Amino acid sequence: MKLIIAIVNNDDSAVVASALTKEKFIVTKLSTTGGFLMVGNTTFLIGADEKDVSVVKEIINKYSKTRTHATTSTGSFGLGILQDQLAGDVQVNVGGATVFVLSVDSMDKY
Ligand code: 2BA
Repeated sequence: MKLIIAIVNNDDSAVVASALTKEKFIVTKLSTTGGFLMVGNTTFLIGADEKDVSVVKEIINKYSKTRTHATTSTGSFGLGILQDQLAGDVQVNVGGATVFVLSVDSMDKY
């Protein structure tokens, strides 16, 4: 068994969740915040058989779009941003999705 952790843009989260559940994957959706932009995103936890990991990744990849995020607001930045970037506009490419796959020792439901 594998645990897939997928961080996706909030704007893609509904379609990603619905595509995964339509294929009978069990999904937990967390509201999360990126540490760099300090903007909300969505993290999915998906427990799946090893043979299904590629299918899950394909679905996430299909429905997650890359976006350019531009902001002039200094107030919303995380502390990690460089001081010289605070002086002006910052543009970063976000996504499509960041996906981690972890091995699971066991999974129980009580
Ligand atoms: P954020 O941390 O808000 O990052 C948003 C975007 O800003 C990133 O897009 C990347 O293009 C840029 N970025 C992040 N940290 C940076 C830094 N230290 N210096 C310069 N640019 C930086 P993505 O890579 O597509 O990441 C989107 C979101 O996925 C991230 O939001 C974060 O919530 C998560 N994420 C990405 N990689 C991760 C990792 N290795 N570990 C944990 N979470 C990760």
